[in-house]
Amino acid sequence: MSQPYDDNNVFAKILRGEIPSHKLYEDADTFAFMDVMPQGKGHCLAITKTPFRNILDVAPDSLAAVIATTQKLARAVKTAFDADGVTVMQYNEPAAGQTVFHLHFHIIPRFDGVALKP
Ligand code: DGP
Repeated sequence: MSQPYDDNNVFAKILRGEIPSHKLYEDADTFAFMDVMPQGKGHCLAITKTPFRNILDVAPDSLAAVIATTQKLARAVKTAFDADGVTVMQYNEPAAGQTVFHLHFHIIPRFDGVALKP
């Protein structure tokens, strides 16, 4: 199972309005904003409003909501950036590369022949 949720993470602070973000989309269950350390042009993030650490503890209805928002963002950034494709990524626990412990999906427009920044 996942570790307990700790609300002292940056995405919880963004949801509480304690730190700024470039908001792209919001509904009753989810929030989406630009990533401050983009791996490519248009890199953005979709998160649940309900606090979950990652995919290991998220409730199915919240997962469905954030996936639906991820799809909206994927379609929007593909159009906005005239991208050739879109990468969706999601990490769980430090061993897998997770650094912010509030469930999130990365959405990154992709261009033929252009690699992501590490
Ligand atoms: P992950 O490795 O999946 O936990 O990625 C966390 C992402 O969050 C990473 O791409 C950088 C981004 N990030 C970290 N701190 C902030 C912040 O304060 N604001 C925003 N918008 N993004 C952040």
